[in-house]
Amino acid sequence: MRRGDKAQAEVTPLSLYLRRREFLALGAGSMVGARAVARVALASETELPRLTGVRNSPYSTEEEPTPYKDVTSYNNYYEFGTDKADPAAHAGSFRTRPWTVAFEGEIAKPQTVAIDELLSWFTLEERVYRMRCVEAWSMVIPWVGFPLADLVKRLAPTPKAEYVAFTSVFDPSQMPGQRRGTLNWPYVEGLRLDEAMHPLALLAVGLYGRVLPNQNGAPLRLVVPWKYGFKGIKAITKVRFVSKEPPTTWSRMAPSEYGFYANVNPAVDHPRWSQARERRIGEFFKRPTLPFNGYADQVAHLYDGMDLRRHY
Ligand SMILES: Nc1nc2c(c(=O)[nH]1)N[C@H]1C(S)=C(S)[C@@H](COP(=O)(O)O)O[C@H]1N2
Ligand SMILES: [Mo]
Repeated sequence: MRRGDKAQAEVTPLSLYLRRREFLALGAGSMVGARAVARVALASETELPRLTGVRNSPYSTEEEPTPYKDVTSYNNYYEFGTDKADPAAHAGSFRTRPWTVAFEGEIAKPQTVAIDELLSWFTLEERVYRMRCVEAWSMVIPWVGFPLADLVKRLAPTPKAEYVAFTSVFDPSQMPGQRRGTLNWPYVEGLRLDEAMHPLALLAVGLYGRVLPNQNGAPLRLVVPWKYGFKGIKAITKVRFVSKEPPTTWSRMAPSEYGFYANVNPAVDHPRWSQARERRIGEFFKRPTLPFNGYADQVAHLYDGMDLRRHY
């Protein structure tokens, strides 16, 4: 990210968000303070509705979140183009209602559920997670969502279920990238069932306390903070429980470059670049990348006995 952005970041909704939280925590504060906050809020409030009933999660990092502006304007979402500015530029009018999610395969009761009904099943949490893209940049994002494990438990997998396969929406009329053969459409991803059951795996419906912007994967996307960003499949319409490792878009595209696991691993380079360090968006100097993106204490046990150079 450009160095000069730091000063600008000070006036983005990030600082606003944190200040407002501080303000609420302090009680009312002085009237002068209240009026100042309200004025800034009017100047830079986004249009997206605020999510209510969101509880805080003990899984959040204390690191400073990346400014809202960066989180929502620097994305990979090839359905809207391959440039990182494309999703914010072209996803604005994408329709996220009506929307259904189909739950299929090895579960007690396969069913198709409207997104708002699905949301009524869970209490939303805010989870501030470090996110690491395979392209060696990273962000800290205050997601709002519910644990994937809660959904899996509710769907009651059969003993044959060993993997969970996710599918993004296929709608070339709304997604210009799908009219080109950039990737094999629709985008697909997968997790092993025990990965999907891990408490850090999240299904996100919002960020920064608001409804998820389209470019970030509205209305429903996966967040797996110990894996590279491409595992975080957006605009999910299908979740299928299967007995065999499902295909994933990037490993199908370039099997020598992208594996099924995609765990963040500074010791295993991408064939074309190093994974040892990363640029946190908004910072100038690179920082070292941590095994499992810093979540090793929580997740490393999932891979005991596996050769992580082979299973990248
Ligand atoms: N459907 C879909 N999901 C996707 C992608 C995509 O092209 N299509 N790109 C992935 C990649 S490579 C990254 S880094 C993240 C980036 O979005 P985020 O900043 O909102 O997490 O989305 C992931 N999910
Ligand atoms: Mo990525």
